[in-house]
Amino acid sequence: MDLYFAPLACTLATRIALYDSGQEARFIEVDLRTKKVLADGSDYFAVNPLGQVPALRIGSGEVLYENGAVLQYVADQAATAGLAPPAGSYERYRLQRWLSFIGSELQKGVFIPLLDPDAPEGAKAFARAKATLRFDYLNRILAERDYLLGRFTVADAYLVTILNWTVATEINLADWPALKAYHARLHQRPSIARAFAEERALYDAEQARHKAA
Ligand SMILES: N[C@@H](CCC(=O)N[C@@H](CS)C(=O)NCC(=O)O)C(=O)O
Repeated sequence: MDLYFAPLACTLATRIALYDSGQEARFIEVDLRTKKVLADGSDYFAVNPLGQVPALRIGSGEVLYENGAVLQYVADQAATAGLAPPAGSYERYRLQRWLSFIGSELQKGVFIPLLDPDAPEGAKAFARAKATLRFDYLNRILAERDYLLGRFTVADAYLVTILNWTVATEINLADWPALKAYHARLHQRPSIARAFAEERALYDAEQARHKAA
């Protein structure tokens, strides 16, 4: 598998899933500003016509997009690791429900307007207003259980990745103690600690490159 990623972007979730389930992959870094593959300067639009990561090239040569699909694919390649409940089970639909919630309600609905320097203030205010209800809800859920589905799954890999972004926004996790404790606890997990440390170094290198450009 080839994972096209950007440092500390939503693709960190897939790196976590790969490490957690002990799977090998090639990690191909994309510069999202230039939409070029970093290693060879090739046009990333040729991989994903939307220019977004993740893209996952699988053995057949097919390329899969969208976090929810990519994460489930990776989980299913190492089913015994238990990162996704069995296909067709009710639990699997609960997983899909969380992946949709994180991708739409949090990533797109809250964080993109807050993080995008081009988003107008009205969009940011709208996103901030949406954040409270969603974070209150997650805080209630995670006060009662350690993981979204009761045990670690790709939904947690995705949620911890998105919560990392709060440091670059005015959202303060301290306002939601159970969510803050969940985030800190997940960062102790070896797959997450390793993936985060590696991508943090890549992120710093990317920032230095952008500054020098
Ligand atoms: N709906 C997509 C969204 C992916 C997405 O927004 N990726 C971000 C990085 S976290 C990206 O590539 N942003 C650059 C862009 O949208 O041009 C998914 O769930 O995979």
